[in-house]
Amino acid sequence: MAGNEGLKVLGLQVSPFVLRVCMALNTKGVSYEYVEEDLSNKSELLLKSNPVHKKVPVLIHNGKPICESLVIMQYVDELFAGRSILPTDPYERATARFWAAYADDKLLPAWYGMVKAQSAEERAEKVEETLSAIQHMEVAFAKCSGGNAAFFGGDSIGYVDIVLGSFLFWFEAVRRVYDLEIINASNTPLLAAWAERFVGTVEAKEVVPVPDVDMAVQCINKLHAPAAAISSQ
Ligand SMILES: N[C@@H](CCC(=O)N[C@@H](CS)C(=O)NCC(=O)O)C(=O)O
Repeated sequence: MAGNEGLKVLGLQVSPFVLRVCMALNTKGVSYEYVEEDLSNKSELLLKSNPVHKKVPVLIHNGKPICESLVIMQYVDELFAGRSILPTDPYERATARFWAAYADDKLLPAWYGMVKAQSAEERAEKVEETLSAIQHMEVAFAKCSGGNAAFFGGDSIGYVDIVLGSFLFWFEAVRRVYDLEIINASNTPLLAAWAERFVGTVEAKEVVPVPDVDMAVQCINKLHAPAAAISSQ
């Protein structure tokens, strides 16, 4: 890997947003210093670097902070030479941005809503929204890959791959807790095959921090504890 060019990532092991930044840096082959944050006791550096949202990830480049995972990924793409993360063709770039935003604005709130749901009805509604959103991503994959490429980004992973791929360990946690496969061979065959290819890539395999499914399961169990309390009353 190239030198770290004064790159520091303030992160959290269970954060998909952090993971995508680290995978973007891996795609460019640059190394970075990773600093795990304690969100119950945020560091001065985090508060100073992201005073608006006070969230991870933050990329600090030569002392200058960049916030918001999608913005950071684009910054990394523009800063470093090497394989492009976003497509070079303007229409394809716009399309990739559209699907990345869709994943964050529709798919993420749906499955996170399912995890946080306080009643069975609410959970069922969010499951439906999640499955509908992932169907859109299945169709998007067919279009972006042109029916024969391995990834949204073509022969190697790109912007949408990293964004959607950053959710995969959470989907696995959802599978373990709720026995629900958000991506599966029957309903989303293209994405099921894509997910297998994605987790086998160097960018995903060698990422720091290592995504921890057990920790994600624990987070889900903590989040849905109040629902269990309600139903037992
Ligand atoms: N839109 C942000 C989301 C980042 C985010 O939600 N980070 C969470 C961890 S997964 C966080 O730092 N939460 C701290 C808080 O809400 O106080 C991004 O894409 O970077």
